Amino acid sequence: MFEKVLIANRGEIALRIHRACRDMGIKTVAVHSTADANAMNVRLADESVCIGPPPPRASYLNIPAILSAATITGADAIHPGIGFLSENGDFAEVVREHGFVFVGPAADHIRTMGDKIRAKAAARELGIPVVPGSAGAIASASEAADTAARIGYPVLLKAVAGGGGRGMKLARDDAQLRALLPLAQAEAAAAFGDDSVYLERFLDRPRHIEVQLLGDGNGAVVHLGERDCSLQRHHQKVLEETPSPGLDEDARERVCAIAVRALERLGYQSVGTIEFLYQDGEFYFIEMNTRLQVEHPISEMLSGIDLVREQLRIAAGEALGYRQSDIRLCGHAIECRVNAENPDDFRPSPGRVAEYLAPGGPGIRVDSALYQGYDVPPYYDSLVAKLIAFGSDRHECLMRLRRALEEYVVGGIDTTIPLHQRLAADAEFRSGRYDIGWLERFLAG
Ligand code: MV4
Repeated sequence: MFEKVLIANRGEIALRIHRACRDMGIKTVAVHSTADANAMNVRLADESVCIGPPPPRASYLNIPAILSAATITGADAIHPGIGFLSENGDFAEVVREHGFVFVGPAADHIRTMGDKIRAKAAARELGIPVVPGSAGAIASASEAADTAARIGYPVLLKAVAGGGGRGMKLARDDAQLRALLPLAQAEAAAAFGDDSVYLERFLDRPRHIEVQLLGDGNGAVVHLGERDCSLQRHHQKVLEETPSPGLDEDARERVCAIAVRALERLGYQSVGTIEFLYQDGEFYFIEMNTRLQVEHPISEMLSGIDLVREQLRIAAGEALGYRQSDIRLCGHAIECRVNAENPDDFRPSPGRVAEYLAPGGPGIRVDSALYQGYDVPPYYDSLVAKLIAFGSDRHECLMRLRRALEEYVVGGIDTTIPLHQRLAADAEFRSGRYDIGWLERFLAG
């Protein structure tokens, strides 16, 4: 096992990885920008290296600075965390070329799944159902019309180089499609430097269901169940839960089996998540994430498996050491993403945390690097805490979540805690009957 791991990230996920290392007796190196010099993960690390000024491109995306920090501290491995360089195949490759272990999948798997068209083609080959649509980028208006005639309206135009829903356009008939195609291509060129767009049948009220997977790279792959991430605003996840209140046991077994079989065929190593749209009993691949995800803790609560620990064990060449039949998924877990934002208009609210008291008690976990007196910097994404509640069933989980949200004190900055208090109290949310459009309707209400 590694002696020392460099954590190439910041905030709550850097602290989360530090904690797994500590529990395994692994020394940690924190890298930070000048804005994060007083961050909790930096204070707790065995060593820390300043890698640049606040802008990500000058610090957390600064590959030479990160490699230099690993060299001068004698790290054995580099954990990329989430975001930043965590899905950069070139980074994975150059880390390994410099003699460090990259805690993540093979560079080619990162690259394949990072390209929306290649990922969809790979999914199809691996036996994962995909949304009916064009095989690749649309070359002409007539090809678009022919494809739409084959799959049926309404159809969605999507930017090949896009992601997170940016650049999607909905066409309900031929006339709209012919009018929207050049617009979609122009927007894609402006936004992503690539005007390629592809076509898919539009699913009007799907749920977002994702499967947590773990592969040791020697053919062994297990799943830790599914997560429902349908509560999103502007393509940002707000709250996630497992198991999904929208799936029955048959659907759950089906989607997990599809995902496991696909990664077995791929010979996948490390943690990974396959994302699906789920509508009318059918699952459709949307993308695969070749990294740890923000919402991983709810899968840990049900399985008792520390996913970061497993990631490190696999990266060190250890076998999984257990089979699917050894894994028990019990109870229900919900994660609320707490952002440093105004809960009404979602404007960022960086600044000094004047008061801080995290909730506790039965079934509550808080993953956060906040502390009283900490200055939330304005340079990075606004996620500052994840409040996770666990219960033997969804009702107990919701009761505990409401209690914890009442207890949570963060003073001096705005947070989205009040939004979560409203959600946890809402009858329709508590009924579990929601799809990907529900939250925006709730907020507009
Ligand atoms: C879709 C869709 C409906 N039909 N594709 C949005 C981001 C990207 N991951 C895929 N997305 C969608 N693709 C078809 N054919 C609806 C969405 C979508 C969405 C998907 C998951 C979670 C939240 C969403 C919010 C808006 C749109």
